[in-house]
Amino acid sequence: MSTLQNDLLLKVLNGEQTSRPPVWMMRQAGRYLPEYMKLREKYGFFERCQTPELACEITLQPIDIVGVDAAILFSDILVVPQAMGLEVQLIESKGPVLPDPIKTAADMNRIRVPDVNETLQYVFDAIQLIKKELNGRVPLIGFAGAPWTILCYMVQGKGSKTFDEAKAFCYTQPELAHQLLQMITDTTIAYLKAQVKAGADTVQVFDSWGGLLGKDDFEHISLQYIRQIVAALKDEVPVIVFAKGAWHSLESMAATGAKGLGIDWCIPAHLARQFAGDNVVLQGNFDPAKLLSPIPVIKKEVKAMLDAFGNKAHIANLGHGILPNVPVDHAKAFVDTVKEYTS
Ligand code: 1CP
Repeated sequence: MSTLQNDLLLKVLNGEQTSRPPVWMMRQAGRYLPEYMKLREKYGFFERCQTPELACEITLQPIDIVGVDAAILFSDILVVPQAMGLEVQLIESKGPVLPDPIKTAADMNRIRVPDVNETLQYVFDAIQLIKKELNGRVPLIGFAGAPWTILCYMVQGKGSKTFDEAKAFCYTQPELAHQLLQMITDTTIAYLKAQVKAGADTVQVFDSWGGLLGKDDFEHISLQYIRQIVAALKDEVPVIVFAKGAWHSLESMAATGAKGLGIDWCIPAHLARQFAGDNVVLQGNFDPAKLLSPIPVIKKEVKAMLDAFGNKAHIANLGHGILPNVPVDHAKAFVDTVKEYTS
């Protein structure tokens, strides 16, 4: 099927049994790598995203340095609101800031469903270059944010622990919220399809703030839009859905037709399996903060995680993004322990 030298990830997503689970780490290209920090001194964040040569170099860093079984495109979920017409800034030490967020019906006139080939071509150029430079070493994961998580930033205007203003927007102006969610969904479907056309082997939808919603709200505000995205993509590539904290909806997420579901460290493997059923791959779920432990502890804990999943339909990963203060040899210990594992 593929000409990849290492297709462990795709095999597992397609339901095949492999001798060990594939391993990659969410946010594996980033601030814990000194090589990334060097480029960060020279180029702005969106300059790094928009220059295919830089995005390619950063994407490949964790493949060469840490030895993961998959590459994930270096970009950000916030390039979508940017393409829709909102200004997005990345402020050092503060994170993303959208100075003119969406608050009212009038604000909706400032955004649109863009032609992704006009606004996000740089991403597709980066993917083509990455595929060429990877030369079949490992598969490439494309990604986008889930509509609810993107709405969080478009309305709140910045990161938040609660995203209370985004929630208030959904509760006080539901029609507007659903109009916005649908616009984000339509953009995301076109965006992910174009990522696949450019060469992405699989795509992951990040619903980082899905866990802020209760089960019913998650269905209406988040999952019904994720369902549209999975339906549009699933016949082209395997889709992985990671809705952090939304353990209560694993069963309905499995029913979308997603091949993989990301889980965080707050749900044990056996419960996640019980909720999700047997027809989906589970991805996770090492606590990223545990990578700050001494290396022997990391090795022991990673083995315990792998035993808990029993190398059955499992992709080894963290339960959320790697932290910037994790030493590189600790990240390597995580990856090496999976690679040495025999069930
Ligand atoms: O150099 C820097 O200081 C920028 C830090 C940074 C990086 C390295 C940001 C800003 N984005 C990224 C890259 C990124 N973002 C990737 C690259 C590929 C990889 O995984 O290696 C990916 C997949 C993302 C996705 C992303 N961006 C998410 C979803 C995943 C998650 O961690 O929950 C979210 C929520 C964002 C928003 C965002 N962008 C950047 C930051 C610091 C944040 C989080 C802000 C917040 O906590 O609200």
